[in-house]
Amino acid sequence: MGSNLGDSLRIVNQAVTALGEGVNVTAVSRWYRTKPIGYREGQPCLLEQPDFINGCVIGTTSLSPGELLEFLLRVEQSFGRVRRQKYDARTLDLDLLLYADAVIATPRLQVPHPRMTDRGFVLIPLAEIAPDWWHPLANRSVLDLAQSLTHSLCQPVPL
Ligand code: PH2
Ligand code: MG
Ligand code: MG
Repeated sequence: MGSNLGDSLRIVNQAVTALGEGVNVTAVSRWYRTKPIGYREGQPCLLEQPDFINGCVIGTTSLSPGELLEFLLRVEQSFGRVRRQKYDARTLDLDLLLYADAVIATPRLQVPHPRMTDRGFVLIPLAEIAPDWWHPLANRSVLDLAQSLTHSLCQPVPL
């Protein structure tokens, strides 16, 4: 999850509680302060927006992937998320990264999250709580992916 608008630390902490309505949360990473990353011509670049607070959560749920996505979008909305354009600053972003070992490719939902493998702000916190989780498309563990991050743009700093 991520936030770079409003009282981000408070928002992400409250969001973990809100996730409890649909997910049995079993692990929460530390929070990290991270530089806002966008993409220009397919390459990561620094955006002109506030730093993010990012972290990752693991849980079990009886919700299907599609239901889980709807639930996450509802929680985002309950925290005042307004979608203007892609990569806008946001009060709360809840991305579904992995769902067991599922591979899902529908117009609405892609799992694993297609950009998670090159994002330090995802892999560093995720490796803290799920180092051995197998990425079913990269065919590597989360820890392995985190350790082979190349670009230096986003080195998350733990709070
Ligand atoms: N999310 C994005 C785009 N860029 N950068 C950081 N540091 N953290 C994010 O969560 C983030 C981002 C798209 O959702
Ligand atoms: Mg996102
Ligand atoms: Mg999102």
